[in-house]
Amino acid sequence: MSEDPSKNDYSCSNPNILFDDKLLRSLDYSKSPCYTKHGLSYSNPGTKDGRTLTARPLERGDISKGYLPLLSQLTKVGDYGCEVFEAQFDRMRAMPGSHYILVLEDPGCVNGMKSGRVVASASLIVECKFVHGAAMRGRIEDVVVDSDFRGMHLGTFLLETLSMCSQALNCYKLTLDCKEAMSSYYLKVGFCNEGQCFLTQRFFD
Ligand code: 16G
Repeated sequence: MSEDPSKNDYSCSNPNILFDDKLLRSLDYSKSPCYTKHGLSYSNPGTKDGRTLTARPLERGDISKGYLPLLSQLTKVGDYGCEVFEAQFDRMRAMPGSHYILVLEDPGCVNGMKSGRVVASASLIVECKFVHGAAMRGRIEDVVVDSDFRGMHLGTFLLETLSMCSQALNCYKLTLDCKEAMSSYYLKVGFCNEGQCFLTQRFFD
């Protein structure tokens, strides 16, 4: 039997925050290539034009910080507003332990006013299994970095951070599916091809 998952309770009492950032604060980056090669860690996930980005869990207010336009750089998002976003946010919060959406915020200024913008994001989804000693399994989803912020190793930082989270959450494995053109990137950041197939039934676009 794997460790009791209930000991890893990262649900957040603040209804505006998806999960407790103590999970992120507990990570040890000392052996992580994003830190050893690029100096990136939770406290310094990247710097642009002298501004240090902030790594944090997704928040209810992120719809007004460009989270959906960011996701639209990955795939179709659809036309919906705050109400739908917040209902989905609440649905995720109502399943504690399952959704860990990590974002990077640029604290940039627009017309001299401080105005944060979400510039990168990746999600870790955790499933309970009856196999592997009733272990957990992690999936990486929706990895996206704003086109103005590419080439800064932010995607690698997000993936390594969520990989460490998945280990802290007792996942026995972590998987992702991606477009063929992206597979060489994921192979470079710690994923391997075990010969599994990823197949789809698509019900609407
Ligand atoms: C990529 C994403 C997946 C996302 C999908 C969207 C990663 C690792 N993979 O495969 O999470 O949901 O694209 O494409 O980020 P779709 O709109 O065709 O489902």
